[in-house]
Amino acid sequence: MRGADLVARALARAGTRRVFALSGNHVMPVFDAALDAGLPILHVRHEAAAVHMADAWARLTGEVGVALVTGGPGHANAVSALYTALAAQSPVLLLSGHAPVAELGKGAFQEMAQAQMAEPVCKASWTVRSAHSLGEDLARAMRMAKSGRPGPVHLSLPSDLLEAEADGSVPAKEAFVPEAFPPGKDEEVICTLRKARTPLVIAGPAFSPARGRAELERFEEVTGVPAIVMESPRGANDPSLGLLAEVLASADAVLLVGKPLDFTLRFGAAFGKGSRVLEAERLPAPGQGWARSRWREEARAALAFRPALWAGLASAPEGPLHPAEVGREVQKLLAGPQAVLVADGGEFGQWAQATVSAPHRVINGVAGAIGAALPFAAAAKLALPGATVVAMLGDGTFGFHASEIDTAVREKLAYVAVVGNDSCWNAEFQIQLRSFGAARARGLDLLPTRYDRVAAAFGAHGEQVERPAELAPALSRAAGAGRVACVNVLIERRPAPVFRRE
Ligand SMILES: Cc1ncc(C[n+]2csc(CCOP(=O)(O)OP(=O)(O)O)c2C)c(N)n1
Repeated sequence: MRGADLVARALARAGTRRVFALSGNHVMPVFDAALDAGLPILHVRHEAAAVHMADAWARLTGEVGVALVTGGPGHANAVSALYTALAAQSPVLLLSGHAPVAELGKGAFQEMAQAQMAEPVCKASWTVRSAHSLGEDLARAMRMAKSGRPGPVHLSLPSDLLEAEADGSVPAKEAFVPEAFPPGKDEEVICTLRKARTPLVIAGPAFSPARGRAELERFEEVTGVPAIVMESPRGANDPSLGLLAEVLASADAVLLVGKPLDFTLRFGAAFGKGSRVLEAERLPAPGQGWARSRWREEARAALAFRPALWAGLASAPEGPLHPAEVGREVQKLLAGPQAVLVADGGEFGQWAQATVSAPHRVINGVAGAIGAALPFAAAAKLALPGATVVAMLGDGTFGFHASEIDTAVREKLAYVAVVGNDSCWNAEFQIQLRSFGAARARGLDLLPTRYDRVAAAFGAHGEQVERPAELAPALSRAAGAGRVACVNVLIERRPAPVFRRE
């Protein structure tokens, strides 16, 4: 057995259903070994897309998402996407080919300090040193990705080890099982929440997938303590959480579950003076007999707050469209129990999150890195084939991974990409307007490109929407196209929504 066979068989033993990959000299033995191991490989158009897909797959399935790329520049391309997975607490395994051990330090082809390069954006990152240990290294990496606070792990796989005869064995299934959480201080935490008048639970992004939200909902039902997820880089201005800033300021006791007390909470300043802040890695067992107050309903009403204006908002009949109107129509597509919303980009991504909800939501998240929407949507369709998947993204954002439309066509992944096209990197343009004035708002224009036609050239279904009346029929045709579709909607350049009591 080659080292590469050990890798492929170990992945198969772990239950890996899909590997997201971009080929390259160093990893071709793994491609070859995957054939015999029955390991399906999905080939993408950019290494970062492979990691973004593994990330979305992990969030939606709860499995470790596996990406496989080549060494040197392939690895470097993949690393940027790990940042998003790290901030999203997403259990991703990045496997990168690597220059042969026998040639290290001699200037080998694409030789690079890969493990060091990935280290800042991973829970752990190392280079495998022996062909025999490839299976054990893989099992350890997968365990680490899911144990405790989940996150990405990187392994570099030297090509000579992949080609060498390996007499190591494929680890048993149990070797891939993540470690249980060590016992926390449940009693103390629960006691503090019980005594509080306005308690609040804030979970980290690992709780964003539907199963995490269901866990929080059960906790809230039993305790009456509002339990929310924060996963927006806008923190208290999270566009999907209405008057969150008010709720944070009103809480007298806050339990952070796998949620760092970071910039999103203004390092604690988002809470009222004298509020108690506790930290835990998992949700404590709630126990019974919780006293009820009006606080839960008040908090929930504040979080659901949206300006009344939006419901009746109508764009000019000749267009361009208000982004809230786009959201209102997209919402109608996402009525099913399995629907997935992907939101990405600057201001349009914020509008999407403010106006659309779905049972499953994958957003670029706390990392605040734009560009992942098309890979996210493709992986979402693969993970939940029966779901309607809609990605809402800005026109600037579309450009990052536009060629993944080709991947979606090839793999028959029928999602709908709705591009909010304002011919601008609007989020940054708005910063120029606010900070430097209209006379100095320069350099952020984009062309009014027909992204529907770009997508159509890859083989997708394309729709152009210039007037509000065209939107609903275009979305309906896109959703029914039976293949990936791109709806290019001309929108107004609006700043992201800000919520204030009316
Ligand atoms: C990887 C990355 N590069 C740059 C940025 C900075 N950035 C945030 S939003 C934005 C503009 C996005 O433009 P577009 O996708 O067209 O959406 P719009 O704001 O126009 O709605 C930029 C450049 C970022 N967040 N992430």
